[in-house]
Amino acid sequence: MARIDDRIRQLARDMAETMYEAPGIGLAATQVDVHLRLIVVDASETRDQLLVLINPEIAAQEGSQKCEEGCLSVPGIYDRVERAEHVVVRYQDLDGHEQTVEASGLLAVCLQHEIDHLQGRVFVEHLSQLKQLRIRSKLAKQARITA
Ligand code: K2U
Ligand code: ZN
Repeated sequence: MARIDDRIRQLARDMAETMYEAPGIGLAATQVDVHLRLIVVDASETRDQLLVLINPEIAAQEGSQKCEEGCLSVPGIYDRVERAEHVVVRYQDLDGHEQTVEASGLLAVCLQHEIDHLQGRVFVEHLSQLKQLRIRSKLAKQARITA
């Protein structure tokens, strides 16, 4: 059971604000250099269904779908990634209660993308070696120009 204090609540608020401003549909604490198992997600059209997930774990997954993904941590890189179509995620909410969320489609993609971040993985690792090589050289080139 995570000890959820005001610091965690404030972090969740800040991350949600960052996510909405990006704009994005998800954000993991690791992306803001806070190494806690905390993600915020809102894949709703109306942008008013925020989910804060503490210690999220994928309890079940089914099917597969390919979705074009980008990532705030690797700007300018987009590619199609294959992920489960449907996931069941268990987590603790900000009140420390165990919750379960079932998701399909974009929300399922987003949850998998954010939970990957907590394990220090970014979506490019799901791509082929050749694509990863091209991405590394593209990022190196970008770095050279800005340096
Ligand atoms: O974790 C992040 O980098 C935030 C991503 C999460 C994400 C990427 C691809 C697919 C689903 C979630 C940002 O939200 S990328 C911006 C975005 C906006 C709308 C739809 C998909 C991605
Ligand atoms: Zn990302």
